[in-house]
Amino acid sequence: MTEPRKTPSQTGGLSFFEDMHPPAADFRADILAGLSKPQKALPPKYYYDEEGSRLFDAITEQPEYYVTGTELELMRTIGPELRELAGEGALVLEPGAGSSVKIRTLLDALDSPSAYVGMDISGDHVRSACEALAADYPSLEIGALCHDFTQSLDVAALPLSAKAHAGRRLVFFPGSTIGNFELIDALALLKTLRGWLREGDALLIGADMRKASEALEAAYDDEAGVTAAFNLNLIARINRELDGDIDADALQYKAFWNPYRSRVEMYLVARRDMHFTVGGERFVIRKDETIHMENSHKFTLETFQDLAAKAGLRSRKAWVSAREPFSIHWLEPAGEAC
Ligand code: AVI
Repeated sequence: MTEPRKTPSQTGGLSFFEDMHPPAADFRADILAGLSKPQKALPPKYYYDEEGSRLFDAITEQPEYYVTGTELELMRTIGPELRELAGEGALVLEPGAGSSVKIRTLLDALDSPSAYVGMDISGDHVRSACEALAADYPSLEIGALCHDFTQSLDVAALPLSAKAHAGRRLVFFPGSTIGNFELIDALALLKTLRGWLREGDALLIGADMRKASEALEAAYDDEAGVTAAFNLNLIARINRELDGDIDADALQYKAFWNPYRSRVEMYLVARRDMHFTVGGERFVIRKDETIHMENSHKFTLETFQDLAAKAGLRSRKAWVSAREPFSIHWLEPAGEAC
C-alpha cells in the first residue's frame, strides 16, 4: 500500500480508495454463539444494516437523545480553540467515518487542513461518505480506507502527499462510540489509536458523561419507540438472514441505568416462554429472561482521563457542554501505554 492506485477522477474526487480487507464478520456464528450464552447477548455491531442505519439516524433526531445535538453544539463552540490547537495543515483521520455533519464542522473550524482520511469497515459506506465530502471540499486531499479501526494502521504508509504527511495528525473519534465498548476493549481501542500518533499529534474524542438516571433512561428509550425499533430490527434481520422464527412481538425493549458500572444497559425481555429456531438451531427463552443488546458507558472527566492515561494518552484540554454534560477531549501521546 504505497502508491495511490486510482486517480481522483476514477474515484469520484477521492485522492485514493484503499481496501485493507478487514477480517470478514461471521454473522451466523456470532449470533448463534450469543444466543447460546447463559446471558443471551447479540453483538451490537450487527445493528447497522440499511434499516438499522436509518433507524440510528432517526434516534439522533429524537428529543430525548441529547448526545448528537449536544456534541455538535459543543464542537461549534470550541471551533476556534480547536483551530488554535491543531495549527495549520493538519491531517485529519476519522475511524468509523459516520456523521458527515461533525466532520464538516471540524474541517470548517481548522486552519487549512492538508488532508482527510475516512475509515470504515464497510468499503461502500466509507467510499460514498468520502466522495460526498470530496464534492464539498474540492481542494482538500481526501482518501477513503476500508479498514477495521480496532486494528493497527501504518499512517505513514497511506498514499498521501508529502504535505499531508508533514501535518499534525488529528484522529477524530466523536459520538461517544468509545462508550459502547466494554472498558477493557475501550482501553485496547485507545491504545490502538494511540499507536497512530507521533509526538505532537492528537486524538480528539467525544465521551458522554454521567447524568441523572431519568435523562439517561429516556435517551435510550425514547417516547416514539425509535430505539426499541432499532433493537427489534436486529431480530428482524436474524429472522430474515438466518432463517429464524423469533416472535419479535413477544420481546419488549428495556433500557436501564446501571450506576455500579456507570452505563446504560439495553435489553430485550421475553414477555412469555419462547421456543424458536435460528440458523437451524433450536433455542428457548423463559418468560422475563433477557437478551443483552448493548451498553453505553458514561464517564466523568476523571474516569475518562484515567482510562486515556492507561492507554498512554495525556489530556491537554477537555471541554464540557453547558447543556446535558457531554465531554470532548484533546489527548496527546504521553510515554507508553500500560
Ligand atoms: C453509537 N453510540 C454512541 C450510541 C450510544 O449513544 O451509545 C448507540 C445507541 N444505541 C441506542 N441509542 C444510541
